[in-house]
Amino acid sequence: MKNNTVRNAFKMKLKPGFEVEYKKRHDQIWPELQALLSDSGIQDYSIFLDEETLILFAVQKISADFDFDSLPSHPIVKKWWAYMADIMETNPDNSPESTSLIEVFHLD
Ligand code: RM4
Repeated sequence: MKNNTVRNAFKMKLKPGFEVEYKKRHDQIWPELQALLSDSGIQDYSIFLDEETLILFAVQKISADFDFDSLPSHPIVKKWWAYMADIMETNPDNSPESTSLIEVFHLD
C-alpha cells in the first residue's frame, strides 16, 4: 500500500470563527477514523487553512486503486462528518462541501 500512490488534493471551507476549534478537533482525531483512513489507502494527509478565505486545502497520497465511493458511506466517516458539520460548509448529508483540485506542478 505504500507504493503505487497518486496525489489527491481538494478544498473545503470552514465557517468563520472556528479556526481554533477545527485544529483542536483534528489534533484529537478519533483513532478509529485515523485507522480507517490509513486502511483505505490514504497516507501523508495534510489539511492547510487559508486564514484569509477560510478555505481548507487538503492534500494526500492515495493508493492507485483507491475506492472513492467506500469512505463516504462508512459509519465512522458519517459520524465524523456529523460531528464536524457545525463548523464547516456542508452538503445536506453533512459531507463537507468539497472541490477537487488539479495538480499543475510537482517537485519530488
Ligand atoms: C475533515 C473532513 C474530511 C476528513 C478529515 C479527517 O475535516 O471531515 O472529510 O477526511 O477531516
